[in-house]
Amino acid sequence: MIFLILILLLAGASCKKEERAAEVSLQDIIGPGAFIKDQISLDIDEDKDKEDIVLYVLAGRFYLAVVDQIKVKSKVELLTEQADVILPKDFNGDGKEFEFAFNAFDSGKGIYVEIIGWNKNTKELLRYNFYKDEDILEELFVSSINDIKYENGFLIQSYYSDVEPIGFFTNYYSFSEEKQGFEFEKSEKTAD
Ligand SMILES: [Ca+2]
Ligand SMILES: [Ca+2]
Repeated sequence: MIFLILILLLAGASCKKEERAAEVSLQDIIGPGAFIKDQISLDIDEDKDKEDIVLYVLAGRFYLAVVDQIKVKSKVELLTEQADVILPKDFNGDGKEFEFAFNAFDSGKGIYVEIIGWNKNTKELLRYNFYKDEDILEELFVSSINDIKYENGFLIQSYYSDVEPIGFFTNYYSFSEEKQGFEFEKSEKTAD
């Protein structure tokens, strides 16, 4: 009898969830006029229920949002003007693929890449800053989106600079939980 009640309860709970999902679409939640470019399912707040991670354009601006069953839980306006896909990666070395990189814009030295992460304390998306000493680096993070990886405790970024100093460089950053960003560690010239 208890089993039967449990089964009925479980069936009821899953029906309710499907109903809610069917009557409120992602488009309804994001809002009219938004053009959804990509979406993935990910349990980003680690409560055993998956959220929708949504990349969308509204009035010419790009956004990345975390959406649960009924509402936008967090969103961040992106710098990018050309993103098409969401590719979750582990860029901070915690073993969880909860970071998202986008080509932001062309700079004089290459492509500026932004990394959006998830702050598990505030439960919000944020754009990670890059720090050198206490200053926020604006120029150094220049790379192709494919030339960023996390390895051996560092976020490693390779790029070619055609302005002085000219050559191929590799930069190393460590993730700071406290700053919720990356701290510059060192730069190595790998080729002329
Ligand atoms: Ca969740
Ligand atoms: Ca991670």
